[in-house]
Amino acid sequence: MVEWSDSERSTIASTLDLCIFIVSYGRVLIVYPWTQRYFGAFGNLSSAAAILGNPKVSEHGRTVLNALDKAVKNLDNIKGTYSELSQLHCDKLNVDPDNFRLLADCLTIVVASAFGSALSPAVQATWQKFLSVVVAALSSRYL
Ligand code: HNI
Repeated sequence: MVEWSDSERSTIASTLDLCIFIVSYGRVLIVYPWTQRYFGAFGNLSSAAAILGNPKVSEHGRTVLNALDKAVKNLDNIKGTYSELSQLHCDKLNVDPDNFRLLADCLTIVVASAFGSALSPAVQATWQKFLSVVVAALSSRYL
């Protein structure tokens, strides 16, 4: 059972608020191009500019960030909150769970560039703790 202090809870919520306005999903598709294989129905992903300008990519980024918001609101039961989502990514979408970690790293990079020096080591540690639990929860139904 993961413990969350009050300051960790508010740190995660405010970090995510900022994140919601930023498209992070595009970054994973550019930096790790093999992840594009899951998004054949998204249209033109042929260059970094095409990916960042693709409305389906930004819409999907928003979907993922909304799902992260659910995790923020259920910090004490992220595993349960993501149970069905984990099953969906495993059985229907056939997403290799290693990609969750890649996306989590891109999210951290986006947050770091937006926060600048406000991303203290303590805030970064809390944020990465949160993402580790999210990645573990999304991977939990793969066994
Ligand atoms: Ni993911 C659909 C949440 C990482 C590939 N994904 C969703 C949906 C949610 C979601 C919510 C919509 C489900 C529905 O329609 O019921 N995805 C998340 C979260 C993370 C994540 C919270 C990690 C933080 N997904 C990933 C990664 C990949 C991925 C890393 C592949 C690289 N997801 C998909 C695909 C779909 C999807 C593919 C279906 C997209 C579509 O609209 O066709």
